[in-house]
Amino acid sequence: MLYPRESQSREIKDLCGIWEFKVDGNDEGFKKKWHARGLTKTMMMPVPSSYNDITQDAGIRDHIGWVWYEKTLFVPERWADKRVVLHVGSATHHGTVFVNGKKIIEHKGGFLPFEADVSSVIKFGEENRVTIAVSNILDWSTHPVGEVKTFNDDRHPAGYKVLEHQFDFFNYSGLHRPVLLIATPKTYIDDVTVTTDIKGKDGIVNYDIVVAGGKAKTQVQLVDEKGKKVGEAAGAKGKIVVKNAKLWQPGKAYLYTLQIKTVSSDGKSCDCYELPVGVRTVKVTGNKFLINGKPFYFKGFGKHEDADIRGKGFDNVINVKDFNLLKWIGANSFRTSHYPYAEEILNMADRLGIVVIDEAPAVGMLYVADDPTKKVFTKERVGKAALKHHLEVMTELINRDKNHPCVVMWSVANEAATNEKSCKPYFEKVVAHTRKLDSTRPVTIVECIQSEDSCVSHLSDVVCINYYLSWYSDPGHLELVELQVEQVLKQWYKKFGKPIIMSEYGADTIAGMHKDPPVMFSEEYQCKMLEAYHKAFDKTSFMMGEHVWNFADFLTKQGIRRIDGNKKGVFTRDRQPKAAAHLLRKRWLGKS
Ligand code: GCB
Repeated sequence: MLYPRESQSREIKDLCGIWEFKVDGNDEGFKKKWHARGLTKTMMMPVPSSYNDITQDAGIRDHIGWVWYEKTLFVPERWADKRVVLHVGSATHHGTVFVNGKKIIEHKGGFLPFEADVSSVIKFGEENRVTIAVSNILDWSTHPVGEVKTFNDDRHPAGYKVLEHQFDFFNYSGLHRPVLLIATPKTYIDDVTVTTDIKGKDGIVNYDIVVAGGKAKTQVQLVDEKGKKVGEAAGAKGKIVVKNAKLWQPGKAYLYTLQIKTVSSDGKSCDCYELPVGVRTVKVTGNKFLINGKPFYFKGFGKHEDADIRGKGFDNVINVKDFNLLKWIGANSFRTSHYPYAEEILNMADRLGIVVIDEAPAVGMLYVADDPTKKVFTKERVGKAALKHHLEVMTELINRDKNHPCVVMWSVANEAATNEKSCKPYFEKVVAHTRKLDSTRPVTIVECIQSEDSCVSHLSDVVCINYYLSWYSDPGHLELVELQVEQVLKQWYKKFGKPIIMSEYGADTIAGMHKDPPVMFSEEYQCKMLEAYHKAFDKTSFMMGEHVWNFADFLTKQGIRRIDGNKKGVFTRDRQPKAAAHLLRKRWLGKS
């Protein structure tokens, strides 16, 4: 799917702002056709935002099920001869969209965009009504997976339910990303795929353009950052050779622009689209992760889309601040743990030369809450339905993110029960599907301590492992960390012979809590723990990266293990540095 961009031929109407909002507490909205006449008895809700922390009502914060959003808007008369598309950046986790009361699309999956042609239902030059029902229910066919548990005992009111899931981040819900109305010509550029290569000093840009809605002739030209033409070609598919190309490099991004123009065969309309292009290569050989043929060592974090009040709502203030903090601390990369982030974030990473491991929303396929001995990869749980949706999200993810130079690896899942033999055929299919869709990027499955007997890590190009030594195991025993990290690294390397990234390590830390000698939760403990990991990393030759968990403190579901969220952030939730931030800055930049 093309990132929504205006051009000579394309206009965008941004529908962000205050929407009408209503919680469907009795699950009656569809039955009573709330969409038919417009919502009544509504409250204000900002879009984009999670709805959970906006009101003073715990019932809304913790609601399980559908909520309804609505907005009225005028569509200009001059769009009457256009193709008009409604684009929803994300509806977490299911969205059903109506325009003027008519259902136009349903979408499953809370972290990827979807869109539909609404040209035939829109009233041009008049007022229109967009209604979006959003549900946050997770089950064994969704990603992430989850389960609604209904109580049937005398301690709970009849029908009382909770949503169980094996990931710790708060299940923020709602319209998290921009909703847009896009006008394009009727014959339009539907998709573009760009891959790049380097031959000597030259850059090779291969492109493949799909035109829909009619036949058209295609012309492309590539311009440099100053707007100077460096190559051109004709036809829907082709190759441009850039002499003495400036490469997209980590920390030193260079973006060309592919300017695409299609003229419909009757010559009456033309569509234009501009795609930023970074010329770079990615390859894993031996123990090395090569970007443009040079070894790259990942320094950075697992992150979250998370902030106070707005939850997972897209917010340029937070996003730009985060990139400034990544630069300040000397990080060169992050993982979109544990779901695809808004595409705007990847646009920023492309521009700044920050390297991204792009993760699917497949998280929580670990032990079952009420009984850790129960298996996860079974017919009743992660079976056919979960696999089908996993393949769908990989397709949607790669379709959306394939052209971003910042994306250097796909992570198909985080911490699944990969020690269960039955997960093997599952992941074989997911990894094969991913490689079929994109043969240019390596693939990984992120593993953890529970999956030391992984049946699938051989499928990964890079072994990513999450370990919380002296935290979830041997809590308080910092003296064991260096030794144990060395052991686990050697063990994974011996077993799979692949380069390793420590993709999560860290300690919950209450900002401002000091204890010397260090104790758990103090700033000193977080620092000493990181230092011990680093000593072990620096002794090995097959380590390819370190991603601390987490960039910033984030909200979790309530539970006895968390006080006001996960505090493993190196920055607080309002993005202030803890002592560990200074330690990492010293390690990564040599600056204090
Ligand atoms: C993990 C998970 C991450 C959690 C983290 C923790 O292994 O991948 O989502 O937040 O541990 O802090 O427990």
